[in-house]
Amino acid sequence: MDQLRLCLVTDRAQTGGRDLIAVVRDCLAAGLPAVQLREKDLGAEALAGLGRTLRALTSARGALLIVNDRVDVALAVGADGVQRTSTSLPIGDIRAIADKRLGIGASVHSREEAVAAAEAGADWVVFGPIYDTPSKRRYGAPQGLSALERVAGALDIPVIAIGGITLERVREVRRSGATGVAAISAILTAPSPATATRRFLDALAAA
Ligand code: TZP
Repeated sequence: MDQLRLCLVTDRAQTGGRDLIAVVRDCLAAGLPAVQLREKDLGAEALAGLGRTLRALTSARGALLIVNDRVDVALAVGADGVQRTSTSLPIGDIRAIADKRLGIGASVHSREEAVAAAEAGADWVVFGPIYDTPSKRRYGAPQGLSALERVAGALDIPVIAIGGITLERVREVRRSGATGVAAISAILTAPSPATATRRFLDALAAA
């Protein structure tokens, strides 16, 4: 799952007024290997509409599409995976519904949660927030690199680091055992999200 080395998590409130689809299209053209559709305020129909558009764009570029939380929407749009949150269906239920049609990522906030998710059959975990994020209260206290190291050391599935990830931090995050990184603001708020994507890919290749 090399594509999980860089995942853009969507938030259409952070594009500075730019069209989310156009921004994602530019990032995919720059080599972005994975997109997670995460628009918490959208209902199922609107989310599926966005998901279908993103499915077409990601498929054309050979990139992964992952849908946050909604296994129904993920299946409806033919996504590659679903990202389970603490309020989503349990992993076993997601597997029962989706069988092999979806990869399952689990958002975790401790080593214990990470180990439990792996045992329950998660294909990868997203661990964070690693650093302070602009909206840190929403995501809890920063976990730091040593917690990331402990989580990565306990699992044999990919560990994706999230939360305050910037270009400058890619190296230390990788050195702490993360397989890949997921980012919202570092890409979406950049003057050129495509350039930011290219720089992330270069930094990951060098890390
Ligand atoms: N989960 C943990 S931190 C976070 C999520 C969705 C937000 C990451 O946003 P940013 O802008 O990349 O710090």
